[in-house]
Amino acid sequence: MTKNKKLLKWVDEIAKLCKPDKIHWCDGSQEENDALIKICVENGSFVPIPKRENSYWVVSDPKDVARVEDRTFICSRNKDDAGPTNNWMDPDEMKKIMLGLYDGCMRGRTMYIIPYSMGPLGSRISYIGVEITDSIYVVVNMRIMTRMGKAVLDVLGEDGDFVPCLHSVGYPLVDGKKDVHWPCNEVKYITHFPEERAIWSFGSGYGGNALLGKKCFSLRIASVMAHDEGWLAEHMLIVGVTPPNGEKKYIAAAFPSACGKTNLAMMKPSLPGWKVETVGDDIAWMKFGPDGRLYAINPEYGFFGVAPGTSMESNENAMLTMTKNSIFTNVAFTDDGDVWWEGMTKQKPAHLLDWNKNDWTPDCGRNAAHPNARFTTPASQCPVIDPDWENPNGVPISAFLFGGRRSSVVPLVYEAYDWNHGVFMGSAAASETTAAAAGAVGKLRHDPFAMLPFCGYNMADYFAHWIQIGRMTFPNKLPKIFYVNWFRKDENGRFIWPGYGDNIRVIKWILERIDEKGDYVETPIGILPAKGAIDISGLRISNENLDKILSINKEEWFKEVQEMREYYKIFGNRLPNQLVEELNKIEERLKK
Ligand code: TSX
Ligand code: MN
Repeated sequence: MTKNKKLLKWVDEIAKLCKPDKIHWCDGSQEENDALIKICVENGSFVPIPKRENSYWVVSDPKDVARVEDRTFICSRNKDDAGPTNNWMDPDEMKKIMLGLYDGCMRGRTMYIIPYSMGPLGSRISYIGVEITDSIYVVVNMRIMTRMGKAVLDVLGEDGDFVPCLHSVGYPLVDGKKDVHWPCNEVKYITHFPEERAIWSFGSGYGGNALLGKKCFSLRIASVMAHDEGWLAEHMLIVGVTPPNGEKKYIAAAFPSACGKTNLAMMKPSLPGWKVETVGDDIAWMKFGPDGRLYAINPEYGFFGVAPGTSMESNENAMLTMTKNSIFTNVAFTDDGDVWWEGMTKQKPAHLLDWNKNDWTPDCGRNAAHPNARFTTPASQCPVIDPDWENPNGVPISAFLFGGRRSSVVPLVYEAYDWNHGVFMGSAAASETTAAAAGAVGKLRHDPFAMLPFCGYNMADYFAHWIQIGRMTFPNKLPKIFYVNWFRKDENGRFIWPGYGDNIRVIKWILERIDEKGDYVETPIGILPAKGAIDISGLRISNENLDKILSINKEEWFKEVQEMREYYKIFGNRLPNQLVEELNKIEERLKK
C-alpha cells in the first residue's frame, strides 16, 4: 500500500462516494493479473484465444464501441480557455451532475486502484496517474498500456503528486440486478478539469473513454501541463530511422485518424540497408535537454491499435507483436480458435463468430469485426521496438512530420522555411474523411496538429505555445518541420504513391534535408524535393505522376489559402498573429 497523503485521502473520498463492496489496490503482479482474468473467463466476458498464448477475446456492448467526442468536456473555469474546438461546461456544474451519477455507482462491485506511470518510472519527462475504476477490463488493459502497480507507489512516496482519474462504467449491482458481459451506462461523460489536473469519466468501458492514461491524461491534461511548464505533449508517433551509413535520426509525426500512423511507426522500409525502429505509435512527450534539443519519450507501454486493415502486408510488425499477451476487443472469432477482422487476410473465413458473437458468413452482408475493433498489446513484444524506447532521457527529435489524407492539391512532401512556417503547417493539417469515419466520405476536415479531439485547452493558445517553443532554444537545435501526403490520387481515382514501406524514400530525403543536403526547390508553399531528389530506384511510377505529386498548382493553392483564412476565423482574436503572417507570406509568394 501507500503512505501518500493525497492518494489515501482521495481513495477514501471516492470510496465514500461510489460505495463499492470492496477495494483492491493493484500491485501490477502477474498473479494479480491472472486472478482478474480468471474472474472474467469464468463469468464469460473474456474468451481465451487458443492460437495466441495468454490472449483474450472481448466484445463490448454494441452501444459502447468508440470514443464519445460529443460527451467529452473540458471544464475550465472560463469557457474561452476550452476554446472553440472543445465542449465546455462550468466545473462546479459538471461536478454537481457527476457527483450525482457517481453516488453509489460501484455498489456490488470492487473498486480497483491503479497507480500508473506515463513514461519510464522516474524519468524527468514522465508523470504519474492513479485511476480508480470498477472495471476489470480497464485494469488488465491499463497493465498493458502503462507501467502499473507497486513500483509506481514507491516512486510516488509520501508527498509525490499524481493526476487523479476516476472511472466508473455506471452499472451498480443493486436490487438483485445481475451483471452483464459489458456493463456500461446510457449516460456518458468524459470530463477533464485542466486547472486541477483531474479526470472524471462515467458510463463507458471502451478505449479512450475508460483507459484514462491515454487520451485523457497523456494528451488532454498533459497538453495543459506542457503549456504551463514549457514542453510538448503531442499526438505523434516516434520512430528511429537508420540509413545505410548508420547515422540514426529520430522523427516524430502527427497524422489524423485513418492515415496509417501505427503502420508508419512500425514500417518495413523498402530501400536496402535502411532500418526503422519504433519508439511509439500514438503519443510523444518532449522536453528540452541540456543540449537545447527536444527529447521525446513514448508515455505508453503498449499499443491500442485499430485491428481492421492490419495484416502481414500492411503492418507485419504489429501482427507479430500481438501473437501473445494481448487483448482483442470487438474483433471476430474463428472456428479454429483465432481472431479475425476485415483486411487481415485476402481470403475471408467461411464461418466466424462476429463481434456480437453471432454466426457470420462472407455473404451475410455484415462486418465480422467492428470497424473500430482494437488490439491491446505490449510494446516490448514489437520485433522492431527501438533499443532506446525506454530510455528515461528520451530520444532526440530531428524532424516533425505533419500530414493528412488529401487526394489532390497537397504534394507528397514539403519542408517549412522556418519554425513559424512549420507551426503554420501543423495548424493547417487537414484530412479527407474515409468510410471508417461517420458522415460524408471525401469531405475535408481540419485537424490541426492531429490534436482536434485531444487538445485540453484553447487551440489558439496551443498554436501560440508552439510558436513559443520555437523561441526556447537556438533555431538550429529545433527539429525541422515537414508536411507529407501519401494519398494523392490520379484522374482515375487510383493512389499515385505506393506508400507503406516505400515511404522510406520520402524519409530518406527528409534525413538528407536535416543535414542540409538533398536537392530542393523553393516554392510559394515551402521547400519541395528537386527533380530526381526522391530515390525511386526500383519503383514503377510514371514521370508524369511523379511530377504531379512533387509540384504545386498555384490556382489550387490560392483557394487553399482562402479556405485556411476562413478556418482561422473560428479562433477569433486569440489566433496568434504569426500564423496570419505565414498565410500572407504564402499568398504573396503565390502572386509572384
Ligand atoms: O498506412 C498507410 N500508409 C502508411 C504506411 C507506412 N496506408 C493505409 C491507410 C489506412 C490506415 C496507406 N494507404 C498508405 C500509407 O502510406 N498509402 C495508402 C494508399 C495506398 C493504398 C493501396 C496501395 C497503394 C497506396 N496499393 C497498391 O498500390 C497495390
Ligand atoms: Mn491516436
